[in-house]
Amino acid sequence: MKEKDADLVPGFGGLVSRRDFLKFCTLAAASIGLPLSMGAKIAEAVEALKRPPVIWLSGQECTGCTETLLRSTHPTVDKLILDLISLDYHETLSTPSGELAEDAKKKSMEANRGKFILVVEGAIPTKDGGIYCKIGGRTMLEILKATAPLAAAVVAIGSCAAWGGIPSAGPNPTGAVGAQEALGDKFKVINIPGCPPSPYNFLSTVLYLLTFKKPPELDAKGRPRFAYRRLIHEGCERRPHFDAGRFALEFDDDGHRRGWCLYKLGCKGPETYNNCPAILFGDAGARTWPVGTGCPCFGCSEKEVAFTAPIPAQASMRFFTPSGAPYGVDEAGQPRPGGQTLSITPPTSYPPIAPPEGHGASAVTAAVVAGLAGAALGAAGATAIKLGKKEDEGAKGSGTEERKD
Ligand code: FSX
Ligand code: SF4
Ligand code: F3S
Repeated sequence: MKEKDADLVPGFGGLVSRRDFLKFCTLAAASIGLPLSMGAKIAEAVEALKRPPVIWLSGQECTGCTETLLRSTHPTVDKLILDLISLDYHETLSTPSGELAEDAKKKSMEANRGKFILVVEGAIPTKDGGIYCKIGGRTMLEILKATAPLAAAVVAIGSCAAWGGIPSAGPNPTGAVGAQEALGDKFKVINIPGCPPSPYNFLSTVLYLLTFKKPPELDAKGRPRFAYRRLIHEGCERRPHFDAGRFALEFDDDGHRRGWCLYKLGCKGPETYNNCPAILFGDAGARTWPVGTGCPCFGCSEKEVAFTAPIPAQASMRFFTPSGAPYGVDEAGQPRPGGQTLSITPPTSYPPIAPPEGHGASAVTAAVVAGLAGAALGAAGATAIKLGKKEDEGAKGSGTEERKD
């Protein structure tokens, strides 16, 4: 049914219905960890606002972070974000370019001193005075340091802006760092890592800032807890396979085709905090996230994992306390006094699970039966051994038997 004009949210360009807007705010409230009833409060606060200006700086990056926002479809997150805020400067999306764009940025910063949100996308090169990324004749480092003190809040979108990401991978020839490191401790940067990050994590953070006029609760790495408080491994739909010892050993092998756990293909879900399995990507339905499509998580939201650990390397497993902090390590990763960090890796072999039907006794069972039965039951033992042999042949490629690495 076509929405009546009266149902369209003023200030949203007539493009988003009130119902969709409220629905989105309710979902945002839930993802932030607030009661659903807070959705109405968020909607009210946001509607009452004059669209807050946003200055969006781009450093060393692939523009995937902007793309991820533009590729979200329900309920048109790109429209929500672009109509919710006044995007006064964005090198990819701004209509003006060159001096006109630079002038627009300067005017907006002067008129909105202390009120605009500064979004940083991409890493900041620091080597040789930062000459490896220049915009309008100034280095990204210089621009960032001049802009951040005038902003109400600084949000680093993507792993490049959060901690250096791909540009900072060894040997890091340009000395690329994230916004927090470039700015130092005087500023508290809100990090939304991911390569690219979830647009919902970014949008929910912006909604939170606009509604409560303060950042959401952050973890030790500056990430909003509502999005990064749980390991991928905790919410992964392949987790039952991990627990049962069913692993894909090669891409396109039998286990991979059956949707088994990708741990042995290098999945870093056990050491990566993010909400990908819960929130998914692109509103394209079930399983639309890396592991869901058969690709191991490479830990894109973790500085110590992505672009650092080899992609096929197996993730380390640690026990976690109910609060989410690993035993023996505090939230900054420092050892707790008297604490002990327990690292484990899954065993390389498991007992068989759900033996294929109709394949008779296993070889072990057959041997036991044969031994117990002795010579008097030799014929029965021979039959059991034969059945065992038959299972061995039949089990080849079934994947349910003990698997070799
Ligand atoms: Fe970095 Fe953004 Fe990775 Fe790309 O622009 S976080 S390279 S997907 O997208 O900065
Ligand atoms: Fe999922 Fe990866 Fe954990 Fe396996 S190791 S359960 S694929 S997150
Ligand atoms: Fe990144 Fe892993 Fe999610 S690679 S997108 S954190 S599944």
